[in-house]
Amino acid sequence: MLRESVKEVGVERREYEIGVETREMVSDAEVRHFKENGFVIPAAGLREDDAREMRETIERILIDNPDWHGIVRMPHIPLREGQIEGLIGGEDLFRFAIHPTIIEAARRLIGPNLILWGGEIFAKPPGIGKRTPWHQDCYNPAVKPGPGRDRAQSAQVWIAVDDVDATNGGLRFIAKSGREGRLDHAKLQNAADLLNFEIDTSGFDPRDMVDSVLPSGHFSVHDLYVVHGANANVSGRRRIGLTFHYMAAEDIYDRSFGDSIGSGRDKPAPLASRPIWLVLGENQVELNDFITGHQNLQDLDELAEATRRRLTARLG
Ligand SMILES: O=C(O)CCC(=O)C(=O)O
Repeated sequence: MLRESVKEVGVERREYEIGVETREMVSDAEVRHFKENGFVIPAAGLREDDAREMRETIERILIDNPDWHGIVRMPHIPLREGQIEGLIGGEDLFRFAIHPTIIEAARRLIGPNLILWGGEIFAKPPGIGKRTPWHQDCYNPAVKPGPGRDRAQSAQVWIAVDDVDATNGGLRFIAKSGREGRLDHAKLQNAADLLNFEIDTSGFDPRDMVDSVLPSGHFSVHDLYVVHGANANVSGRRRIGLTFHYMAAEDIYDRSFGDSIGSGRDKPAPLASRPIWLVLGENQVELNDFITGHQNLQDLDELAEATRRRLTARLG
């Protein structure tokens, strides 16, 4: 739900009704589930009006950016001079990346100081949507544990744009599979797959594999370590997920790591030069750099900062 609209050049400076949007999104039992299993599918989702706005925004974006099949990286970044990733209209999705409902869910799971460090659209058109090989998100280790921490904390929020289930290639998790930390990923060279790396899952118990079933506007959240993947979409229904990644600001976004070592696209993901934003609380590690990659994004920076202040005052 949005308060009055102040249309400016760039991102729309509409402010969310923080009180309405920050209702408890994740129960204590769901927090425990996330910590034990590496993922959670909360019962609550976006309010219906927000879900509708998200769907309408995505439909506009798909029209304006025809190359959307597969992975679209950093969809919340507008394609502007100086930006090497992003989409026409990305500023409209940035609003969802700082949505109080989503931030509140991430806060419950990984704590009160949060950095928005990435995002994607995972789009699987009907009949031809590619398989997502089993993998862990720590395969690209740009997010590192901060001082005194043995694991980096990240909440990868995967929002269903379309209704999603096992038949149209919904995300699947292997419960507790991240307990041993980073696992070996073999290189893949199969054009029919969305990623070019994969974990051998033969050692896992198939009974631990959980399909996420999400109505549009609901979301799952997974950590950096849980093994997850998705079947090809051979159904007649489109399957699109919009994801945003939040890390604890006690951890490090490591730009010295450089570009990604694997991805589903020809070009490696330029992790080192991506813009990141503090979206809740305070940054705890000096190394986190909120300047690199922000060329021509001042309007987003101002909106993120205004929202951070209001949300931090409310949520603590
Ligand atoms: O949506 C998919 O198929 C893949 C999503 C994924 O790997 C992720 O969100 O980390």
